[in-house]
This record gives sequence, C-alpha cells and structure tokens, in this order.
Amino acid sequence: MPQLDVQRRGLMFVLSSPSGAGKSTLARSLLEGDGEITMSVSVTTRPMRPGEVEGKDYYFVSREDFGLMVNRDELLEHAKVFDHYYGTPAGPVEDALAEGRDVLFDIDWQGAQQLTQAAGDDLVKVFILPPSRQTLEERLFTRAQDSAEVVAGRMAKANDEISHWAEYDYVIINADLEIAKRQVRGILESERLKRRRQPGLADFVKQIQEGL
Ligand SMILES: Nc1nc2c(ncn2[C@@H]2O[C@H](COP(=O)(O)OP(=O)(O)OP(=O)(O)O)[C@@H](O)[C@H]2O)c(=O)[nH]1
Ligand SMILES: [Mg+2]
Repeated sequence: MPQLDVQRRGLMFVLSSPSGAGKSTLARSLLEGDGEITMSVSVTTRPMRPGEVEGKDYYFVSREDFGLMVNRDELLEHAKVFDHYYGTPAGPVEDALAEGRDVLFDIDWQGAQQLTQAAGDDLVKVFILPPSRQTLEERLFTRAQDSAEVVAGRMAKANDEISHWAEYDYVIINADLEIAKRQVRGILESERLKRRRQPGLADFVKQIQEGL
C-alpha cells in the first residue's frame, strides 16, 4: 500500500473582520477537533481582560518589551490596533510550518497585508462580514466587556476594517453561525488539498504507478 498520509506544506490561515463579526467564535470552532492547525498567539500591549489567560489568548507585554521584540526582528508582523500594539511572534509559526502543521491567525488587515509580503504563497486570507450594520452594533454592545467609549471607538473602526475586504481571498457573510463555521472549515480543507501544498504527491503517484 502506498503511504496515504502524503506529506504537505503547512499553510497560514488568516481570519480578519471588523470587531464583533464573529471572528473569534469561528476561529475557536476551526481549532476544535482539528489536530493539524494551531493558533498563533500574539503579543499585545493591551491590558488583560477578565477571563483571559496569559499565553493562551495573548502574551501580555509592556510597551518596552514590545519595542524590543520589534527591534530584534522577532515578530512576523506587527501593528497598532485601537490604542495598543499587537504582533505575531515568528518562532512558533516557523516551527509549526516546518512540521507540516497549519497556523491560524486572528489579526487585522494591517497584519494580513504584512504577511502577504512576507509569506505570499503559504497564506490563505478569509474576511468575515456581519450581515448588517445593526447586527454588528448589537454584538458589540451585548459583548459589554468594554466601556461604552471603547465600544463606540470600535464601531468607528469597523468601517475602516471593512474597507479592506477586497484584499482577502475569501469572504464569508456571517448571518448564520453554523453555516459560517461550515464555510470556514470548507475553505481550510480545500486549501489543504491544493496540489502545490502536497509535495509528497509525486512520490505517492509513482508508488501507485509502480504497483507498490
Ligand atoms: N496585526 C495584528 N492584529 C492583531 C494581532 N492580534 C490581534 N490582532 C487584532 O487586534 C484586534 C483587537 O483584538 P482584541 O484586543 O483581542 O479585541 P477583540 O475584542 O478580540 O476585538 P475583535 O476580535 O476585533 O472583536 C482584532 O482585530 C485582532 O484581530 C496581531 O498579532 N497582529
Ligand atoms: Mg477577537
């Protein structure tokens, strides 16, 4: 029997959306029950929220430490979002890809643009849109983790984020969460099957042809 688990290249799967469009929920659902994709844990200078876990949600760092990481070239991309800095540590991403695992990124359009420069071919970019402006507002207010002022700021930023939708490979309108979950999973599974992501295929086919 030919070896069925054909070796493949890991891919970088980016999810972006305006705040409140359901990106985090979709990211979580993608990670559940899939051993081949891991989340990229960002560093951020924003304060930890109740319920957040260091090293799981983010690595929470000072402005000074963030600056040091930038200077040492330890971040694959970094950006200022709202009033805080966010960045993607390069090491874990490189390790995962080298092992043929996929990496999921919950980053904004600025990060997606920078990764496009750094890692064009390995990148799959998905943008999540809310079904309406009203839904977006409702989701932001019911979340209520932040002050009204912060929420208003995020709403203003939503237009800015949405204006970058056309820079993405795929766009999902998240009107029904179950459908959106299926759609994100479908994108990941299809992208994994891309021929160029399966460098082991030539050997596999050879084995078939030689009747091994
Ligand atoms: N460029 C970049 N953006 C990031 C990174 N980490 C998180 N972000 C983005 O920063 C924004 C704010 O994230 P958070 O502070 O966690 O707030 P949130 O409530 O999760 O906000 P939303 O996910 O937008 O609803 C989101 O759009 C994230 O996608 C990163 O490493 N790089
Ligand atoms: Mg989020």
